[in-house]
Amino acid sequence: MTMKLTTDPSAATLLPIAKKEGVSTVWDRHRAMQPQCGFGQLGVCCRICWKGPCRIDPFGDGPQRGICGADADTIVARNVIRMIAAGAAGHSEHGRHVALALQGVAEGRLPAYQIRDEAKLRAVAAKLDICTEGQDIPAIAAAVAKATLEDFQNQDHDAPCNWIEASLTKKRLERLQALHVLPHNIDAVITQIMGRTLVGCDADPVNLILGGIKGALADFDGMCLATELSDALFGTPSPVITAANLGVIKPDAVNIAVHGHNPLLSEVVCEVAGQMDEEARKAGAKDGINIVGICCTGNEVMVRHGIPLAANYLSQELALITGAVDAMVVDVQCIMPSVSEIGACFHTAVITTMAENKIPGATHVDFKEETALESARRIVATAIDAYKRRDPRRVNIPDFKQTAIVGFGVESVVGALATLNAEDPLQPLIENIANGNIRGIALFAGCNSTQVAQDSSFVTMAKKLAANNVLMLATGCGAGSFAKHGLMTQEATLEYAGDSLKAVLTAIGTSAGLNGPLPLVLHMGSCVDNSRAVQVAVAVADKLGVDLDQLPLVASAPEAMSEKAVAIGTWSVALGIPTHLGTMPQVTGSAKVTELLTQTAKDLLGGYFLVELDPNLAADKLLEVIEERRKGLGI
Ligand code: XCC
Repeated sequence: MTMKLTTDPSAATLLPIAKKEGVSTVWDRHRAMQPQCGFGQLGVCCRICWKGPCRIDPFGDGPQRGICGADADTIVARNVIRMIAAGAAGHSEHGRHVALALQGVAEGRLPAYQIRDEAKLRAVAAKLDICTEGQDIPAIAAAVAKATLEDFQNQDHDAPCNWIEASLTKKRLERLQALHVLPHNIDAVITQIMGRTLVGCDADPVNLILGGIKGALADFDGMCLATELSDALFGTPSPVITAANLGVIKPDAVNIAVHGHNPLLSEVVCEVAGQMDEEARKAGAKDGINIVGICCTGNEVMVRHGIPLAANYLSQELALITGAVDAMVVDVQCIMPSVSEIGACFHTAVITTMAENKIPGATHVDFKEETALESARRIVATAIDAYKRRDPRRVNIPDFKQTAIVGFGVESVVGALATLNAEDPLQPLIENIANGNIRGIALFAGCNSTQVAQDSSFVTMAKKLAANNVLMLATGCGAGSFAKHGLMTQEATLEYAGDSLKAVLTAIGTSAGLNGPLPLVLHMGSCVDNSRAVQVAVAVADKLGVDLDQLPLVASAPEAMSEKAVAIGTWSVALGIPTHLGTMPQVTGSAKVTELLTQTAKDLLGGYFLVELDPNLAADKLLEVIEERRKGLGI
């Protein structure tokens, strides 16, 4: 039974305990929800006004138009682009927080933060075409923050956002400009989507989807700036050995799980935890304070500091069922509201921190960058207090954890390649792609979903692509899956990589001082860090003088579920990348929208969605796409 729900081995220990304790989990609620609404699954349910809800009969027997006259194509297109707007809002709001923090640091207003990576800040300034000559670090930070915040303020429709302009190939920018889908202002584009999808507004599915693509590109812009400015503030990831899965929770420590997405809080919690370690020991925790990560906050601190990852999305509740998490500190996104109730069944303090993200039953500690240290101290003190109430008889920490070598940002990938060719670091990668040792590159991203046995599609696809010599990058909960299942190890490379891929990964890893191959899948970070993978691709495309849609590059979200994944997938397509979805997107009620996203997009953008629920077949299809792209390049 358990294995149908999840392939995470720690669930086998914890789900029976959840049952015994009377705790319902995401899988119980999924079962209780069956059968799920077919209209919703097809995307043909419209709740945009109060004359509704309306739904279109997919079999053609009942109504083919809503009460206002909107047909299935209009309804589906409106629904999907509202999802994109929500995803873009989430990522770019995260980015805005980071940009404002950078501005605060530049102005000396935020004692909890500093520029940890000055070289990265300078590189970002250069990328944005900001002159830094004779400028000190605060001045550069101020100029970078200003240029970034313009992406939320610019009112000139013809001037694309600064970050997107600095982040794509020239050819791609021209192509997107010709389609009028380059965003000029993240906030404005999101607002436009909400406005044009009101009752009685845009009804043309093509026009709506183009508006959605613009929104998705605004999402990309927000992700680029979130990643790069976080690196400047908190450090650029470099390879670090850590561990993943619930076995990283320690029985004799005050365990604090940091969960959500935004590193502004978790970075300070990590720092303060170090300072308060002694207090935890005094409270009886002989191993002091142990920070573990969940979801993308987990990925952020994992790739930067080697903090172990306890769980990806679907196992967040299981972390609490171990009975050994003393505080779960959450910021924004992907936090199941159920965690406060489960926390209350145990002794766990579930702490919300963002004014706009509260959960009934949770403790709220308001987090502001200005007073970050005080909030973090309060959070850590709350965890130590909770630890004192922990019932050791209810502690069940599964004995599962896997080593994970993580932290492959652009700089570390290029750095590793530079050990083979210092003058032209990309050359060894390009050579190996050209000679076929590496057939292509696949970026795995996105969530877990109860529609799929947790992690199974990620793992199945990765093993098949590896055997066929595809180099793999991962972010988000996909990266969490691979880390938990041991695919971010050197052993996995030796076991699963095809011969030529193995040889390349070994050559790079050995020359970079890793004493063996690079891990089978390279962990690039959180979901906003998908922008890192694009940066690598853009560098390769620029060097070859081609555009992104010519590269043997594919993306896959085999277990996608969030609206953010809809936004990411759509910009991936807009950048020219064939993008696989392993869960059914809620658009199939419109043949027109489905065709636009899976076929027309190919002509317009070079990228397109490819939906395949069977992970084995999906891997085969991506291999075919890679071979088709290679043929196009004549390699
Ligand atoms: Fe959320 Fe980023 Fe999805 Fe995971 S991958 S379930 S969006 S945490 Ni972003």
